[in-house]
Amino acid sequence: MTLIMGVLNVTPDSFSDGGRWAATDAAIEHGLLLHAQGADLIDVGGESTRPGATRITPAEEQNRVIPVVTELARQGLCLSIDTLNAATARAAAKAGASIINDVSGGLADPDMAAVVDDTGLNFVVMHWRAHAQLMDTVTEYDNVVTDVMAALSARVDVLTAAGVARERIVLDPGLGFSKKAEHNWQLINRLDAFVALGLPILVGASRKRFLADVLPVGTPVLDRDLPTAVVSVLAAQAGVWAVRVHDVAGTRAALNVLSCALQSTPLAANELSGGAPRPTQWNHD
Ligand code: PMM
Repeated sequence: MTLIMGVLNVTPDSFSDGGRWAATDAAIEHGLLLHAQGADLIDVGGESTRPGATRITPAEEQNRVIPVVTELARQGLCLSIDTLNAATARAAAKAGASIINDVSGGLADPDMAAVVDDTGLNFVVMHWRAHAQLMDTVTEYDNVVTDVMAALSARVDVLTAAGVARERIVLDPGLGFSKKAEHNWQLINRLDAFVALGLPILVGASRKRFLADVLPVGTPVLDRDLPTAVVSVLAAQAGVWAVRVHDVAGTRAALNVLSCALQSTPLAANELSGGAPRPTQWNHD
């Protein structure tokens, strides 16, 4: 069954929830709530990666996230650290995180592969082309599905050559990162091809801009949770390992629908035959 990674942004400026959990106590409380709502993992991030966001120092990032990771780990939660910085990944590993979620897949910080290797943590390698200030300037693809798969496979080759164990790598197509809306939909349509690469796949669609395509103009960002949950069901049907979402309760309900439907007893084949119209009989021409 697909796991749920709950988003815990300890940032003043993330695009959908910036500022809401910026204080340590509020962040810890929200992490516990996400866990109670059914999150299997909590992804703690201290630096916004939204398009146009400005970077902060690793020291500032660690001030935000390490107390939160420490306390949630003490309470037994399974945590990932969402960071581009090797130093923050190392500090979070020491504080009890089990997964390093690097949206650059190790490209932003040359020390990241060594930290993954040293700590023995699992490593999420997301498809990434540029930092937040520039990501929307590099959105050209010949074929977004095969281009992203090739880029991720190349990262796996580089990382394994640098000593990272292949079994520790999770791949993520990076929805919304250097992607136009249609690219995100094309990737969602072919998540099965990513699953076929043979490594666990993580998908992060939650509340992203492209979801505005399916909603009336001017719909608030928080109202993107319903289309997010539908994408999570599609991703689960394609066999992904985990979905990264803000709305854990809604996602849990949506994935429960899928597991109930999959567990229900199918009709026997002979119950479907005999007298049922063939599809061609429904044509009127
Ligand atoms: N998206 C965001 C941040 N971190 N990590 C992974 N692995 N995949 C994603 O799609 C991803 C991520 C941006 O979303 P946020 O600002 O709401 O956290």
